[in-house]
Amino acid sequence: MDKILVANRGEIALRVIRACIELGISTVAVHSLADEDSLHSWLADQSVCIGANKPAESYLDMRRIISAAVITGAEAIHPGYGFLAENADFAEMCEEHNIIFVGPTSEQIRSMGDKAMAKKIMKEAGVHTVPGSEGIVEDLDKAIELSKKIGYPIIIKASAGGGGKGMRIARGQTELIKNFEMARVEARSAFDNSDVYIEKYVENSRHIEVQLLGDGTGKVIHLGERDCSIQRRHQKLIEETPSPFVDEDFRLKIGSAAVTGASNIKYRSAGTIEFLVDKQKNFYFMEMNTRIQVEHPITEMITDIDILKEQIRIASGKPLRFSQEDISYRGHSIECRINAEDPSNDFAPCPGKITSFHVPGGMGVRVDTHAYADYVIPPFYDSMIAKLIVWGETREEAIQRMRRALREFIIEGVKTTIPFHAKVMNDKRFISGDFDTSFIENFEL
Ligand code: MV4
Repeated sequence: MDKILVANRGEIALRVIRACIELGISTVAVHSLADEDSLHSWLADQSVCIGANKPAESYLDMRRIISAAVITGAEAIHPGYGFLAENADFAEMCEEHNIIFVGPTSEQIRSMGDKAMAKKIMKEAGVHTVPGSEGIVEDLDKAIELSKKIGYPIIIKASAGGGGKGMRIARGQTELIKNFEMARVEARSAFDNSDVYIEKYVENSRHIEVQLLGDGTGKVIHLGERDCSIQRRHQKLIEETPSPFVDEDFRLKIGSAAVTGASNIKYRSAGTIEFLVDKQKNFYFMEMNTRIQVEHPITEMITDIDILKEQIRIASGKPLRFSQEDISYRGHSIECRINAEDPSNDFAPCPGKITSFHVPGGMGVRVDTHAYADYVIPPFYDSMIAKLIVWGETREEAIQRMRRALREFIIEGVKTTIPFHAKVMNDKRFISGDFDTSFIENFEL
Protein backbone atom coordinates (compact mmCIF):
# COMPACT_ATOMS: atom_id res chain seq x y z
CA MET A 1 0.00 0.00 0.00
CA ASP A 2 1.51 3.34 -1.08
CA LYS A 3 -1.02 6.04 -0.25
CA ILE A 4 -3.87 6.34 2.26
CA LEU A 5 -6.49 9.06 2.52
CA VAL A 6 -7.45 9.83 6.09
CA ALA A 7 -11.16 10.64 6.21
CA ASN A 8 -11.20 12.24 9.63
CA ARG A 9 -9.94 15.14 11.73
CA GLY A 10 -8.52 15.79 15.18
CA GLU A 11 -6.29 13.50 17.17
CA ILE A 12 -7.34 10.31 15.38
CA ALA A 13 -6.36 11.77 12.00
CA LEU A 14 -2.91 12.47 13.49
CA ARG A 15 -2.77 8.95 14.96
CA VAL A 16 -3.46 7.39 11.54
CA ILE A 17 -0.98 9.68 9.75
CA ARG A 18 1.73 8.80 12.29
CA ALA A 19 1.19 5.08 11.72
CA CYS A 20 1.31 5.60 7.94
CA ILE A 21 4.56 7.55 8.10
CA GLU A 22 6.16 4.80 10.18
CA LEU A 23 4.97 2.23 7.63
CA GLY A 24 6.36 4.28 4.72
CA ILE A 25 2.90 5.02 3.34
CA SER A 26 2.14 8.52 2.04
CA THR A 27 -0.92 10.29 3.32
CA VAL A 28 -3.71 12.52 2.09
CA ALA A 29 -5.59 14.61 4.64
CA VAL A 30 -9.06 15.98 3.98
CA HIS A 31 -10.36 18.95 5.91
CA SER A 32 -13.30 21.30 6.24
CA LEU A 33 -12.99 25.08 6.05
CA ALA A 34 -12.90 25.26 9.85
CA ASP A 35 -9.91 22.88 9.87
CA GLU A 36 -7.80 24.91 7.43
CA ASP A 37 -5.09 25.37 10.10
CA SER A 38 -5.35 21.88 11.56
CA LEU A 39 -2.31 19.77 12.38
CA HIS A 40 -3.62 16.80 10.41
CA SER A 41 -3.65 18.80 7.16
CA TRP A 42 -0.21 20.13 7.92
CA LEU A 43 1.32 16.77 8.83
CA ALA A 44 -0.01 14.82 5.85
CA ASP A 45 1.86 14.75 2.52
CA GLN A 46 -1.16 16.18 0.71
CA SER A 47 -4.29 17.89 1.88
CA VAL A 48 -7.64 18.50 0.21
CA CYS A 49 -10.34 20.91 1.35
CA ILE A 50 -13.57 18.97 0.97
CA GLY A 51 -16.16 21.50 2.05
CA ALA A 52 -17.87 23.62 4.62
CA ASN A 53 -17.79 23.36 8.40
CA LYS A 54 -20.86 21.21 8.91
CA PRO A 55 -19.94 17.50 9.01
CA ALA A 56 -22.68 16.74 6.46
CA GLU A 57 -20.91 19.02 3.99
CA SER A 58 -17.40 17.67 4.60
CA TYR A 59 -16.38 14.70 6.79
CA LEU A 60 -19.72 12.94 6.25
CA ASP A 61 -19.97 13.63 2.52
CA MET A 62 -19.10 10.26 0.97
CA ARG A 63 -18.92 11.48 -2.63
CA ARG A 64 -16.49 14.29 -1.82
CA ILE A 65 -14.23 11.94 0.09
CA ILE A 66 -14.24 9.29 -2.64
CA SER A 67 -13.53 12.05 -5.19
CA ALA A 68 -10.59 13.30 -3.10
CA ALA A 69 -9.19 9.75 -3.03
CA VAL A 70 -9.61 9.29 -6.79
CA ILE A 71 -8.03 12.67 -7.62
CA THR A 72 -5.02 12.12 -5.36
CA GLY A 73 -4.57 8.47 -6.33
CA ALA A 74 -5.05 7.12 -2.81
CA GLU A 75 -5.47 3.34 -2.80
CA ALA A 76 -7.10 3.23 0.59
CA ILE A 77 -9.26 5.28 2.95
CA HIS A 78 -8.90 5.15 6.72
CA PRO A 79 -12.11 6.39 8.37
CA GLY A 80 -10.81 6.76 11.97
CA TYR A 81 -13.72 6.70 14.46
CA GLY A 82 -17.04 8.52 14.27
CA PHE A 83 -18.11 10.13 10.96
CA LEU A 84 -18.11 7.36 8.30
CA ALA A 85 -16.22 4.70 10.29
CA GLU A 86 -19.26 2.44 10.75
CA ASN A 87 -21.18 3.41 7.65
CA ALA A 88 -21.69 0.23 5.62
CA ASP A 89 -22.78 2.20 2.55
CA PHE A 90 -19.50 4.09 2.58
CA ALA A 91 -17.44 0.92 2.92
CA GLU A 92 -19.45 -0.51 0.03
CA MET A 93 -18.84 2.62 -2.04
CA CYS A 94 -15.10 2.19 -1.44
CA GLU A 95 -15.31 -1.47 -2.49
CA GLU A 96 -17.13 -0.44 -5.69
CA HIS A 97 -14.42 2.10 -6.53
CA ASN A 98 -11.63 -0.39 -5.86
CA ILE A 99 -10.48 1.67 -2.91
CA ILE A 100 -9.46 -0.29 0.16
CA PHE A 101 -11.60 0.61 3.17
CA VAL A 102 -9.30 0.27 6.19
CA GLY A 103 -11.76 -1.68 8.27
CA PRO A 104 -14.01 -4.71 8.02
CA THR A 105 -16.13 -5.68 5.01
CA SER A 106 -19.27 -3.62 4.37
CA GLU A 107 -21.28 -6.75 5.19
CA GLN A 108 -19.62 -7.08 8.60
CA ILE A 109 -20.31 -3.41 9.35
CA ARG A 110 -23.94 -3.83 8.28
CA SER A 111 -24.63 -6.94 10.34
CA MET A 112 -22.91 -5.65 13.49
CA GLY A 113 -24.59 -2.24 13.04
CA ASP A 114 -27.99 -3.90 13.29
CA LYS A 115 -27.86 -4.54 17.04
CA ALA A 116 -30.67 -7.11 17.12
CA MET A 117 -29.03 -9.01 14.25
CA ALA A 118 -25.58 -8.78 15.86
CA LYS A 119 -26.99 -10.26 19.06
CA LYS A 120 -28.57 -13.12 17.14
CA ILE A 121 -25.32 -13.89 15.28
CA MET A 122 -23.30 -13.88 18.52
CA LYS A 123 -25.86 -16.03 20.33
CA GLU A 124 -25.74 -18.59 17.53
CA ALA A 125 -21.94 -18.59 17.77
CA GLY A 126 -22.28 -19.54 21.44
CA VAL A 127 -21.48 -16.16 23.00
CA HIS A 128 -23.57 -15.38 26.10
CA THR A 129 -26.26 -12.76 25.51
CA VAL A 130 -28.73 -11.14 27.92
CA PRO A 131 -32.08 -13.00 28.04
CA GLY A 132 -34.65 -11.13 25.97
CA SER A 133 -36.60 -10.97 22.73
CA GLU A 134 -35.56 -13.03 19.75
CA GLY A 135 -35.00 -10.06 17.46
CA ILE A 136 -37.38 -7.14 16.98
CA VAL A 137 -40.47 -6.63 19.19
CA GLU A 138 -43.28 -5.47 16.89
CA ASP A 139 -45.88 -4.04 19.23
CA LEU A 140 -46.77 -3.18 22.81
CA ASP A 141 -48.82 -6.36 23.37
CA LYS A 142 -45.84 -8.53 22.48
CA ALA A 143 -43.60 -6.32 24.64
CA ILE A 144 -45.89 -6.77 27.66
CA GLU A 145 -46.16 -10.52 27.20
CA LEU A 146 -42.41 -10.93 26.80
CA SER A 147 -41.49 -8.64 29.70
CA LYS A 148 -43.73 -10.71 31.99
CA LYS A 149 -41.77 -13.76 30.94
CA ILE A 150 -38.27 -12.32 31.41
CA GLY A 151 -39.22 -10.30 34.51
CA TYR A 152 -38.72 -6.62 35.28
CA PRO A 153 -36.69 -4.47 35.06
CA ILE A 154 -36.27 -4.65 31.30
CA ILE A 155 -34.49 -2.41 28.83
CA ILE A 156 -35.78 -1.34 25.40
CA LYS A 157 -33.04 -0.79 22.83
CA ALA A 158 -33.10 0.67 19.32
CA SER A 159 -31.83 -1.91 16.87
CA ALA A 160 -30.22 0.76 14.69
CA GLY A 161 -28.86 2.52 17.79
CA GLY A 162 -25.85 1.56 19.81
CA GLY A 163 -23.59 3.26 22.26
CA GLY A 164 -26.56 3.80 24.55
CA LYS A 165 -28.56 5.95 22.15
CA GLY A 166 -32.30 5.29 22.17
CA MET A 167 -32.40 3.10 25.27
CA ARG A 168 -35.19 3.08 27.86
CA ILE A 169 -35.49 1.16 31.09
CA ALA A 170 -38.87 -0.05 32.39
CA ARG A 171 -39.17 -1.24 35.99
CA GLY A 172 -42.78 -2.38 35.66
CA GLN A 173 -45.67 -2.73 33.23
CA THR A 174 -46.85 0.89 33.65
CA GLU A 175 -43.40 2.14 32.72
CA LEU A 176 -43.24 -0.25 29.80
CA ILE A 177 -46.54 1.05 28.44
CA LYS A 178 -45.27 4.62 28.86
CA ASN A 179 -41.86 3.96 27.32
CA PHE A 180 -42.38 1.43 24.54
CA GLU A 181 -43.95 3.73 21.94
CA MET A 182 -41.68 6.55 23.06
CA ALA A 183 -38.62 4.37 22.40
CA ARG A 184 -39.97 3.52 18.93
CA VAL A 185 -40.66 7.16 18.07
CA GLU A 186 -37.21 8.18 19.32
CA ALA A 187 -35.56 5.42 17.33
CA ARG A 188 -37.46 6.50 14.22
CA SER A 189 -36.41 10.13 14.50
CA ALA A 190 -32.79 9.41 15.49
CA PHE A 191 -32.01 6.47 13.18
CA ASP A 192 -34.86 6.54 10.67
CA ASN A 193 -35.71 3.05 11.89
CA SER A 194 -38.23 2.35 14.65
CA ASP A 195 -37.14 -1.26 15.32
CA VAL A 196 -36.58 -2.00 19.00
CA TYR A 197 -35.76 -5.11 20.99
CA ILE A 198 -36.07 -5.94 24.65
CA GLU A 199 -33.82 -7.58 27.19
CA LYS A 200 -33.55 -8.08 30.93
CA TYR A 201 -31.96 -5.00 32.51
CA VAL A 202 -28.77 -5.98 34.30
CA GLU A 203 -28.33 -3.81 37.40
CA ASN A 204 -24.99 -2.41 38.59
CA SER A 205 -23.11 -3.64 35.57
CA ARG A 206 -19.63 -2.83 34.40
CA HIS A 207 -18.77 -2.08 30.80
CA ILE A 208 -15.82 -4.24 29.81
CA GLU A 209 -14.71 -4.57 26.20
CA VAL A 210 -12.21 -6.82 24.44
CA GLN A 211 -9.84 -5.54 21.74
CA LEU A 212 -9.65 -7.84 18.73
CA LEU A 213 -7.59 -8.22 15.57
CA GLY A 214 -8.78 -10.47 12.75
CA ASP A 215 -7.38 -10.98 9.27
CA GLY A 216 -10.56 -12.10 7.51
CA THR A 217 -9.62 -15.80 7.34
CA GLY A 218 -11.23 -16.66 10.67
CA LYS A 219 -8.00 -16.13 12.56
CA VAL A 220 -8.70 -13.72 15.40
CA ILE A 221 -6.67 -12.79 18.46
CA HIS A 222 -7.56 -10.60 21.42
CA LEU A 223 -5.39 -8.02 23.17
CA GLY A 224 -7.08 -8.14 26.54
CA GLU A 225 -9.88 -6.07 27.99
CA ARG A 226 -10.56 -2.42 28.76
CA ASP A 227 -12.78 -1.27 31.60
CA CYS A 228 -14.90 1.64 30.37
CA SER A 229 -17.34 1.80 33.26
CA ILE A 230 -16.56 5.45 34.04
CA GLN A 231 -18.91 7.17 31.62
CA ARG A 232 -21.42 9.99 31.63
CA ARG A 233 -24.51 9.90 29.41
CA HIS A 234 -22.85 7.11 27.41
CA GLN A 235 -19.73 9.20 26.84
CA LYS A 236 -16.68 7.43 28.19
CA LEU A 237 -14.51 9.65 30.35
CA ILE A 238 -11.87 7.30 31.78
CA GLU A 239 -10.74 3.89 30.55
CA GLU A 240 -8.22 1.47 32.00
CA THR A 241 -6.61 -1.86 31.34
CA PRO A 242 -6.41 -4.37 32.87
CA SER A 243 -9.83 -4.01 34.50
CA PRO A 244 -9.52 -4.09 38.31
CA PHE A 245 -12.46 -6.55 38.13
CA VAL A 246 -10.80 -9.06 35.79
CA ASP A 247 -8.45 -11.81 36.94
CA GLU A 248 -6.49 -14.19 34.72
CA ASP A 249 -9.21 -16.83 34.68
CA PHE A 250 -11.94 -14.31 33.78
CA ARG A 251 -9.72 -12.77 31.07
CA LEU A 252 -9.36 -16.20 29.50
CA LYS A 253 -13.16 -16.65 29.47
CA ILE A 254 -14.17 -13.22 28.21
CA GLY A 255 -11.26 -13.14 25.73
CA SER A 256 -12.12 -16.48 24.19
CA ALA A 257 -15.83 -15.58 24.02
CA ALA A 258 -14.90 -12.43 22.08
CA VAL A 259 -12.54 -14.36 19.80
CA THR A 260 -15.23 -16.99 19.12
CA GLY A 261 -17.75 -14.30 18.18
CA ALA A 262 -15.42 -12.44 15.85
CA SER A 263 -13.90 -15.57 14.33
CA ASN A 264 -17.37 -16.91 13.55
CA ILE A 265 -18.00 -13.99 11.18
CA LYS A 266 -14.41 -14.15 9.86
CA TYR A 267 -13.92 -10.64 11.16
CA ARG A 268 -11.31 -8.58 9.35
CA SER A 269 -9.57 -5.57 10.92
CA ALA A 270 -9.33 -4.16 14.44
CA GLY A 271 -12.59 -4.36 16.35
CA THR A 272 -14.04 -4.48 19.82
CA ILE A 273 -16.68 -6.58 21.50
CA GLU A 274 -18.41 -4.88 24.42
CA PHE A 275 -19.63 -6.95 27.32
CA LEU A 276 -21.93 -6.13 30.17
CA VAL A 277 -20.52 -7.71 33.33
CA ASP A 278 -22.61 -8.15 36.48
CA LYS A 279 -21.48 -8.37 40.11
CA GLN A 280 -21.29 -12.20 39.87
CA LYS A 281 -18.95 -11.92 36.88
CA ASN A 282 -21.58 -13.14 34.42
CA PHE A 283 -20.78 -11.48 31.12
CA TYR A 284 -23.06 -10.81 28.19
CA PHE A 285 -22.42 -9.67 24.62
CA MET A 286 -23.65 -6.09 24.10
CA GLU A 287 -22.32 -4.76 20.82
CA MET A 288 -19.45 -5.12 18.42
CA ASN A 289 -17.69 -1.93 17.38
CA THR A 290 -16.25 -2.36 13.92
CA ARG A 291 -13.80 0.53 14.14
CA ILE A 292 -10.64 1.68 15.86
CA GLN A 293 -11.74 3.18 19.17
CA VAL A 294 -10.79 6.33 21.04
CA GLU A 295 -9.39 4.29 23.94
CA HIS A 296 -7.18 1.92 21.90
CA PRO A 297 -3.89 3.44 23.21
CA ILE A 298 -4.22 1.94 26.69
CA THR A 299 -4.13 -1.50 25.09
CA GLU A 300 -1.07 -0.47 23.08
CA MET A 301 0.63 0.64 26.30
CA ILE A 302 0.36 -2.75 28.02
CA THR A 303 0.76 -5.04 24.97
CA ASP A 304 3.40 -3.02 23.09
CA ILE A 305 1.42 -3.62 19.88
CA ASP A 306 0.69 -0.70 17.53
CA ILE A 307 -2.97 -1.42 16.77
CA LEU A 308 -3.15 1.18 13.97
CA LYS A 309 -0.20 -0.35 12.13
CA GLU A 310 -1.64 -3.83 12.48
CA GLN A 311 -5.01 -2.61 11.21
CA ILE A 312 -3.34 -1.07 8.14
CA ARG A 313 -1.21 -4.20 7.53
CA ILE A 314 -4.37 -6.31 7.62
CA ALA A 315 -6.13 -3.92 5.21
CA SER A 316 -3.28 -4.36 2.75
CA GLY A 317 -4.02 -8.09 2.70
CA LYS A 318 -1.35 -9.40 5.06
CA PRO A 319 -2.14 -12.22 7.46
CA LEU A 320 -2.03 -11.61 11.22
CA ARG A 321 1.54 -11.41 12.47
CA PHE A 322 0.67 -12.71 15.94
CA SER A 323 -0.86 -15.73 17.56
CA GLN A 324 -2.62 -15.56 20.93
CA GLU A 325 0.49 -17.02 22.65
CA ASP A 326 2.54 -14.05 21.42
CA ILE A 327 0.36 -11.60 23.37
CA SER A 328 1.47 -10.68 26.86
CA TYR A 329 0.57 -7.84 29.16
CA ARG A 330 2.83 -5.64 31.22
CA GLY A 331 1.68 -3.14 33.83
CA HIS A 332 -1.40 -0.96 33.90
CA SER A 333 -2.66 1.86 31.71
CA ILE A 334 -5.28 4.59 32.22
CA GLU A 335 -6.68 7.14 29.79
CA CYS A 336 -8.40 10.40 30.74
CA ARG A 337 -10.30 12.13 27.96
CA ILE A 338 -9.57 15.84 28.16
CA ASN A 339 -12.62 17.62 26.76
CA ALA A 340 -13.22 21.33 26.26
CA GLU A 341 -16.22 21.16 28.58
CA ASP A 342 -17.14 22.81 31.86
CA PRO A 343 -17.54 20.09 34.51
CA SER A 344 -19.11 22.63 36.91
CA ASN A 345 -21.77 23.51 34.33
CA ASP A 346 -23.14 20.08 33.40
CA PHE A 347 -20.16 19.43 31.09
CA ALA A 348 -21.30 22.14 28.65
CA PRO A 349 -19.01 22.36 25.59
CA CYS A 350 -16.52 25.24 25.63
CA PRO A 351 -15.28 25.90 22.10
CA GLY A 352 -12.91 28.82 21.55
CA LYS A 353 -9.26 29.76 21.51
CA ILE A 354 -6.72 27.86 23.57
CA THR A 355 -4.45 30.66 24.78
CA SER A 356 -1.79 28.54 26.45
CA PHE A 357 -1.10 24.86 26.10
CA HIS A 358 1.54 22.83 27.88
CA VAL A 359 1.46 19.04 27.72
CA PRO A 360 2.79 16.77 30.45
CA GLY A 361 5.69 14.45 29.72
CA GLY A 362 8.17 12.20 31.44
CA MET A 363 8.25 8.48 31.92
CA GLY A 364 5.09 6.54 31.13
CA VAL A 365 3.09 9.49 29.79
CA ARG A 366 1.53 9.71 26.32
CA VAL A 367 -0.58 12.60 25.04
CA ASP A 368 -2.54 12.17 21.80
CA THR A 369 -3.79 15.58 20.73
CA HIS A 370 -4.28 17.84 17.74
CA ALA A 371 -4.35 20.98 19.89
CA TYR A 372 -1.63 23.60 20.38
CA ALA A 373 -1.28 27.12 21.79
CA ASP A 374 -3.49 29.58 19.86
CA TYR A 375 -5.50 26.71 18.34
CA VAL A 376 -9.18 27.58 18.02
CA ILE A 377 -11.54 24.73 18.89
CA PRO A 378 -14.34 24.88 16.33
CA PRO A 379 -17.89 24.47 17.66
CA PHE A 380 -18.90 22.03 14.91
CA TYR A 381 -17.25 18.83 16.11
CA ASP A 382 -16.80 16.87 19.32
CA SER A 383 -15.19 18.51 22.31
CA MET A 384 -12.31 16.10 22.95
CA ILE A 385 -9.02 18.02 22.70
CA ALA A 386 -6.55 15.51 24.10
CA LYS A 387 -6.18 11.99 25.42
CA LEU A 388 -3.90 11.75 28.42
CA ILE A 389 -2.62 8.20 28.68
CA VAL A 390 -0.31 6.86 31.37
CA TRP A 391 1.42 3.57 32.04
CA GLY A 392 2.58 2.20 35.38
CA GLU A 393 3.95 -1.12 36.68
CA THR A 394 0.89 -1.32 38.94
CA ARG A 395 -2.56 0.33 39.06
CA GLU A 396 -1.36 2.41 42.00
CA GLU A 397 1.62 3.70 40.06
CA ALA A 398 -0.57 4.46 37.04
CA ILE A 399 -3.01 6.46 39.20
CA GLN A 400 -0.18 8.38 40.88
CA ARG A 401 1.37 9.10 37.48
CA MET A 402 -2.01 10.31 36.17
CA ARG A 403 -2.31 12.69 39.15
CA ARG A 404 1.17 13.99 38.38
CA ALA A 405 0.44 14.39 34.63
CA LEU A 406 -2.89 16.15 35.26
CA ARG A 407 -1.04 18.63 37.48
CA GLU A 408 1.45 19.37 34.70
CA PHE A 409 -1.20 19.81 32.01
CA ILE A 410 -1.87 23.50 31.34
CA ILE A 411 -4.75 24.50 29.09
CA GLU A 412 -5.90 28.12 29.26
CA GLY A 413 -8.59 29.97 27.34
CA VAL A 414 -11.22 27.23 27.56
CA LYS A 415 -12.66 25.19 30.43
CA THR A 416 -11.59 21.55 30.43
CA THR A 417 -12.31 18.28 32.22
CA ILE A 418 -8.82 18.27 33.81
CA PRO A 419 -10.08 19.31 37.31
CA PHE A 420 -12.78 16.63 37.12
CA HIS A 421 -10.20 13.91 36.35
CA ALA A 422 -7.97 15.15 39.18
CA LYS A 423 -10.89 14.62 41.59
CA VAL A 424 -11.66 11.14 40.28
CA MET A 425 -7.99 10.13 40.69
CA ASN A 426 -8.37 10.94 44.41
CA ASP A 427 -11.80 9.32 44.84
CA LYS A 428 -11.97 6.37 47.27
CA ARG A 429 -14.32 4.32 45.10
CA PHE A 430 -12.17 4.82 42.02
CA ILE A 431 -8.98 4.00 43.90
CA SER A 432 -10.56 0.83 45.32
CA GLY A 433 -11.53 -0.31 41.81
CA ASP A 434 -15.04 -1.09 43.08
CA PHE A 435 -17.26 0.89 40.71
CA ASP A 436 -19.83 0.32 37.98
CA THR A 437 -21.44 2.39 35.20
CA SER A 438 -23.38 4.43 37.80
CA PHE A 439 -20.11 5.88 39.19
CA ILE A 440 -20.50 9.35 37.66
CA GLU A 441 -24.20 9.72 38.62
CA ASN A 442 -23.19 9.21 42.24
CA PHE A 443 -20.02 11.27 41.99
CA GLU A 444 -19.91 14.61 43.82
CA LEU A 445 -18.09 17.16 41.70
C1 MV4 B 1 -27.60 -2.63 29.12
C2 MV4 B 1 -27.49 -2.31 30.47
C3 MV4 B 1 -28.10 -3.13 31.39
N1 MV4 B 1 -28.80 -4.21 30.97
N2 MV4 B 1 -28.30 -3.73 28.76
C4 MV4 B 1 -25.22 1.16 27.39
C5 MV4 B 1 -24.40 1.25 26.14
C6 MV4 B 1 -24.80 0.12 25.28
N3 MV4 B 1 -23.65 -0.48 24.69
C7 MV4 B 1 -25.51 -0.81 26.19
N4 MV4 B 1 -25.71 -0.16 27.44
C8 MV4 B 1 -26.29 -0.80 28.49
N5 MV4 B 1 -27.02 -1.91 28.16
C9 MV4 B 1 -28.88 -4.50 29.68
N6 MV4 B 1 -29.57 -5.56 29.28
C10 MV4 B 1 -26.76 -1.17 30.83
C11 MV4 B 1 -26.20 -0.40 29.83
C12 MV4 B 1 -25.51 0.78 30.27
C13 MV4 B 1 -26.23 1.88 30.80
C14 MV4 B 1 -27.61 1.91 30.85
C15 MV4 B 1 -28.30 3.02 31.37
C16 MV4 B 1 -27.57 4.11 31.84
C17 MV4 B 1 -26.21 4.12 31.78
C18 MV4 B 1 -25.51 3.02 31.25
C19 MV4 B 1 -24.14 3.04 31.19
C20 MV4 B 1 -23.46 1.96 30.67
C21 MV4 B 1 -24.16 0.84 30.23
